Amino acid sequence: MAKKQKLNKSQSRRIKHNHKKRLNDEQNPALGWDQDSLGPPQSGTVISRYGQHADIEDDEGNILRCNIRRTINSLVCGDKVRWRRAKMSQNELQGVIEAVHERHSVLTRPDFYDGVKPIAANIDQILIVSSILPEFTPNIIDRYLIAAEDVEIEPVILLNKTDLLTPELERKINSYIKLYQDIGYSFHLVSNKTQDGIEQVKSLLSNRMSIFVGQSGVGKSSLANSLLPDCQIDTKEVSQNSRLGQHTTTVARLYHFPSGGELIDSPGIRDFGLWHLDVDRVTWCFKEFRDYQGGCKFRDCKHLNDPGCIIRQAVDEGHIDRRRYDSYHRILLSMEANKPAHSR
Ligand SMILES: Nc1nc2c(ncn2[C@@H]2O[C@H](COP(=O)(O)OP(=O)(O)OP(=O)(O)O)[C@@H](O)[C@H]2O)c(=O)[nH]1
Ligand SMILES: [Mg+2]
Ligand SMILES: [Zn+2]
Repeated sequence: MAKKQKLNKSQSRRIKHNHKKRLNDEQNPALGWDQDSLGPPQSGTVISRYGQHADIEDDEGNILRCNIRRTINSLVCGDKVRWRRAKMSQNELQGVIEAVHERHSVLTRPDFYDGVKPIAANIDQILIVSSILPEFTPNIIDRYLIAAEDVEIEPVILLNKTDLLTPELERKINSYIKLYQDIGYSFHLVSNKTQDGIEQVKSLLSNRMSIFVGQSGVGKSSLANSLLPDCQIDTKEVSQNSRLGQHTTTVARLYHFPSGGELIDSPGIRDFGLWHLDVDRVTWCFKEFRDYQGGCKFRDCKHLNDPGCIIRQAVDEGHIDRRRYDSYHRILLSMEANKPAHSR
């Protein structure tokens, strides 16, 4: 039997707060604006989503907080919507989002409890931000590359904090730059601290919708602050104790470049799960494995010591880098180990 747990102060405060909020919502007339109290339908873009509300931008560039109709089951940063302005705002709410337009792309991540969840919509490219501190981790870059390949949005790798490079690390990183470039990915070095490489990143972002993804503390928001004029997103020092970031950014938010293009800064994700993908899809998402896929002797080849495995052979012959091959197997193992019970 489960042991009865005493709630601590902040837990009971939160429960009380949520209960009060639910009551408020039920009584809040803003949720029940009738047709006459709303203006004509307009188009807009979702800047940020907060539970039942979202900040949207209208065609004149004004940002308004709106309620989301309960019939809308998915709404994320970057979505194009149809909304109506209330003639009289209620509390902080200024209108209602009524419908979401079809997305041309959507970045997703699996949620341990809720299945696959969208993170952002209508993105043209994903900037995978990695850094020297907390740690340079190619295996995590590979996980984000899989996510990008799976949703078929072009990924670009950025390595931030190059001011912290040591000669030894530089050698290691150079060999990884070559590895990723040989596969066909673009890889950029940048230091937000010294501003080295910032101009190149700026030119990568012009006239398209991009998103920064990557672990907490790699410097996504710091870079966004340098790239966007008049932008003051909160940033925080990486905890020296755990060397893990503190999750400073909590919701994804969209920003504009005056010269054209948008950037979404997203919260760091500690463990970017890939449970929703089957093994064949993961294999396909390793771009350089694709040409060999389906060519092994056995249909259920695990690409380990199986006889007639042409992926393994390509590794042995130097056509596929062994580091990516090892990373592939490490990812498959971790997917099996961390799968939520319901998706096994
Ligand atoms: N040395 C060095 N530190 C940097 C650089 N860029 C960012 N930082 C520091 O890294 C820390 C984390 O930066 P953030 O921008 O908050 O990181 P983030 O990726 O947005 O983190 P989350 O919002 O938690 O996902 C801050 O203390 C920054 O000052 C850099 O180029 N060099
Ligand atoms: Mg941040
Ligand atoms: Zn094989």
